[in-house]
Amino acid sequence: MLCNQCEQTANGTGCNISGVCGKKPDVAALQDHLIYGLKSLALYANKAGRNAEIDRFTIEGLFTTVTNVDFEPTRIGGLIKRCYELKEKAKTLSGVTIDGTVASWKPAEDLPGMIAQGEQHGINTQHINEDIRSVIEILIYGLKGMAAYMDHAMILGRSDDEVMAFFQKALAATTDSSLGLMDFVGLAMECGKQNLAVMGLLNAAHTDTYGHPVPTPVQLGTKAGKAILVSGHDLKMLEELLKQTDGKGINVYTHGEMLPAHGYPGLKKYSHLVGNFGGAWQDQAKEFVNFPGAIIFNTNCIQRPSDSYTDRLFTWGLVAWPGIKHIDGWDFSAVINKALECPALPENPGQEILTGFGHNAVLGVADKVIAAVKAGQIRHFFLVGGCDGAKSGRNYYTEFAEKAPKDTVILTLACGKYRFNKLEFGDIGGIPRLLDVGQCNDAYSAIQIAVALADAFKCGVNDLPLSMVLSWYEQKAVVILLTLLHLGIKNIKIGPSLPAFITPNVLNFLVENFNIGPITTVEADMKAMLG
Ligand code: FSO
Ligand code: SF4
Repeated sequence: MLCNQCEQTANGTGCNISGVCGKKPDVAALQDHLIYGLKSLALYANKAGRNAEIDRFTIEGLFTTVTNVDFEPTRIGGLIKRCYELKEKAKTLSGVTIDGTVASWKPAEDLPGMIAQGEQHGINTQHINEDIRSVIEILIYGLKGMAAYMDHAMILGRSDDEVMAFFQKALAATTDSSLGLMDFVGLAMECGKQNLAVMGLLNAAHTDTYGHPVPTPVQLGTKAGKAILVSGHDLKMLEELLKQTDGKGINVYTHGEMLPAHGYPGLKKYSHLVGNFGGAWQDQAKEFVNFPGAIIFNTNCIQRPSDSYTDRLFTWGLVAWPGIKHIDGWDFSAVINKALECPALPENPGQEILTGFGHNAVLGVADKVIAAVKAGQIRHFFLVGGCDGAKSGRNYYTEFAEKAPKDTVILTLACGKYRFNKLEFGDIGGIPRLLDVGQCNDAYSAIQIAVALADAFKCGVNDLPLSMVLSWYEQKAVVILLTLLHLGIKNIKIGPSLPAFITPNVLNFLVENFNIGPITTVEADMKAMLG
């Protein structure tokens, strides 16, 4: 196996024995096989035009291969078979036969055969030129991240033909040996553009369904009673669970990226949505031991579960772990019954933190914010956001937030916020100094805030007193970065380390065009940003 798609990749170069995330070589080969199959499907889907079943499958197939989603070989084998059936369907719909090995892909009948085939389609087989291969990897990871957001939007009944056409075009393009480096750079930038549309689609789906988030205190302690913990990003799944647990004497808690759910009027109205449990995803194995109720994951990031909670752990949607019960569809009675069997949580009130500062809430007080900037009360905004992870270098983000001067405001989003969201930041004239904009997909909201401020100050986003300090872990962060680059945003600092799939030449290109750079020290970076 060779996988280098996430930040924790072994030795900063690539997982080649087993994944640091827990991905075994057979699963790695099957995921590579599925991506190859999706490229084959795309060659025909690109010619066949829109077909809802094929497009839906493409999204699910890509999201399945995102870091910390699916570790279950038989499920991925099933997807490979389905991919082949849909390729044959797309071939019929297109009315053409395409020459070449990718187009004529056919999977083996059994899992060992599919694994052996997958081993022939590793990431290094995507191109012989390492710079082109690097940009193809950026594009593929961007597509995976965008597929995650599209999946949530599709679950809420949304889709977009132009975006879906791009998915198929871009996947097909990765097999085209006549394309050069700048063609793939163009596709990667277009991926950033399409992702802005997808994040906008998801934002509209969320806010149309559940209302705009409002600033909301979230309890970090526990309430006496039976309980279910929900981890992931999918709001619709949480809503269904809240409906099905209503009146059953079960309290529902959020975990990780579900925290911002508390800000949505359509979800906070459930009085049994009582709080948030634990920190960021990488702490789950040690924290879930202390959560006696049922636990369910609806998207990444699942970690190898410890034996002490596997019997009360469930997965849903595209998430799967070998031996862990999977809920297919929308009936959560197995989870509810497990929660009722499990011991109750104690009454143990804790700290309260605020969430719910989406663009609607922040721009609702735009006059106050603008006046505070003009009066010199707010000197600078920092967007400190992105993913969390296990590496010690991520303390940088805690230190950065702690050292941000008192006349600065920090916008944050995604699970990276757990590095500092329990610290006391105070406020500036009633505006909290730490504003939780939401989940990683709410980068859309952060962009709306930045654009509105730029409009108010009659300048470009790059001219605002705003600096972006991002932390990355998996492929959603890759596509958000592509969106920021598409928008022409410069001077982004990124860490804790640079992606292994970026070659020195590609990095130079990014530095020259966008002045993007790795984080250095908090003092030096902050001085440069405030200077
Ligand atoms: Fe974090 Fe995991 Fe939301 Fe990612 S929970 S690391 S960028 O999945 O998607 O922020
Ligand atoms: Fe390694 Fe990350 Fe790939 Fe897992 S997803 S195998 S940790 S590079």
